[in-house]
Amino acid sequence: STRTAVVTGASSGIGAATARRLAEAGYRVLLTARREDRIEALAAELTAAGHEALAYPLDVTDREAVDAFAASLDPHSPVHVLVNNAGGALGTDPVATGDPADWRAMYEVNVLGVLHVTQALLPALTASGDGTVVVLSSTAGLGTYEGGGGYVAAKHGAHAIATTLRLELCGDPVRVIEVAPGMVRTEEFSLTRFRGDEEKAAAVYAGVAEPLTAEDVADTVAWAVTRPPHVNIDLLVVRPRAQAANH
Ligand code: NJP
Repeated sequence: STRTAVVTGASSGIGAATARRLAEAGYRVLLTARREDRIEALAAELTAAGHEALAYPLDVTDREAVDAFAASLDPHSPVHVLVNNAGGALGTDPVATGDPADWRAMYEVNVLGVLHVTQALLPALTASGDGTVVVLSSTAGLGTYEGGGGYVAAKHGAHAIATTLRLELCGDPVRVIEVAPGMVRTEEFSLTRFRGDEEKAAAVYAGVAEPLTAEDVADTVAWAVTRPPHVNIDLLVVRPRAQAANH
């Protein structure tokens, strides 16, 4: 029978690439993000290629909307995979001068967003008898870098959710996989972080000879979730060869 995967932040970058990979692996994919036009277009593209894909507009920071999404799912078709990918970074200021509003926004999406969707879908994941929760954290969630500020703090939070949830669900039919990428070239992420300053973004990306692509990370996620049910891949760190390990 068809297995279902929910991907948050499926409108661009790693989320869109992961949705493609999971569709190719035979999953029915539910694409969620705020930009409805993007997820509708991706759903249409995947459907035209013979896959099963549906778009559902969703802001993961909106608890009520997340609960409504979970309630909209067919109770007879469980969810096998949840990829908590929605997230991002804002600003490059040092801790000394970082804007608390940025820190709050990053906490909302990278920590509370993961919490909301995971809590709302845990019953459907458990009902599958073999569920997988993926948390897209970051090397920023395991170590740190100057100017990482609120992003480092938030991704450490996402890492904490993954490790604690894995411990709490040990023996239950839901496993927890954390994927921590290093530098990935995804335009939206770069430009959000640098507030649209393309020169600043280009300067940071120039520091690493060949950043990962969204597909590199999607391959990592797809490999981990397609391991046999008795195997738990706890944590995969995937970095460009040219990026120094900082944790
Ligand atoms: O970035 P981007 P990535 N509710 O900007 C969505 C982590 N990461 O693919 O809502 C729902 O292309 C947004 O959708 P939309 C990173 O922290 C990256 O690189 O339509 N969705 C979009 O689809 C993040 O967790 C790098 O605007 C929300 C997606 O999130 C994940 O990888 C390195 C949302 C962001 O896609 C994907 O980022 C690393 C909300 N409130 C970890 N807010 C890297 N690129 O270098 C945002 O270690 N989204």
